[in-house]
Amino acid sequence: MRTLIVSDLHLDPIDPARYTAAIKAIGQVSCDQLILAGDVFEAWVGTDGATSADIGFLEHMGRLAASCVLIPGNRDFLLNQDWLTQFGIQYQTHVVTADALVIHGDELCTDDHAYQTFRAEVRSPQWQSAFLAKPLDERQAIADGLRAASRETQANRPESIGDAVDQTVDAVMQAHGVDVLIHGHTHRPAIHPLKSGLRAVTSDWTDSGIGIVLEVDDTVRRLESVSLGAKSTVLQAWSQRDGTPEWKRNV
Ligand SMILES: [Mn+2]
Repeated sequence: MRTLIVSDLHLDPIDPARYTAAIKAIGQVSCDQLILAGDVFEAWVGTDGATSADIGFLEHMGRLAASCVLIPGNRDFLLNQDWLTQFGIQYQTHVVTADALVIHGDELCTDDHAYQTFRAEVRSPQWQSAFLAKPLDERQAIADGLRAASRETQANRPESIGDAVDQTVDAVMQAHGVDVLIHGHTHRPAIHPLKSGLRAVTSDWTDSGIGIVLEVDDTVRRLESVSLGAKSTVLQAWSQRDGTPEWKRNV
């Protein structure tokens, strides 16, 4: 079983070449399961705002692997299962597979108190139904305003505020009973060895990006970071053999 995880493509209709580059890059890696781990789209204000490029991208993703899951990010949490079904894509807040948890990752940035308060508000059904009841142009204007405010906040704060918090990582992994955590959002791609496992982080995208491949068979679990672009290259690989609890770096 081979799972490819990518995130943070931040696809935006103003840049159509990014859609085709991403389709090509992601299509190069064969997998049984594709997980789009959030912020696939730069902004999502409702399905009535979907462009033909958005729809074409989702159609391609739904066909690439036997199963395709989309995990909502902070930009595109308003996607929904009813609408994604037409592409053969499942909408799930998180995925647990082979003792690995896949999430978007914004929930790990618990030092960012202002963001966590905002997140709790916009994820409530009340906020969402009030927002979706507004006309499309008004929703787009609100989303533009939120993005401008977020850019300004990020430019004026220490780097560490936007990163995953170690204690939160431990707590989330324990709560799900996993020894591998895979996430995006922070735009800090790496595979970090932990006391009791691994934390693998996907990158954001330009014309290329860094994804994570999790491969599991009867005796080996293998985690790779893979550069996805005009061609794909393995950057790091960690594996764990049956009977040995620790992960070993192979590349
Ligand atoms: Mn994000």
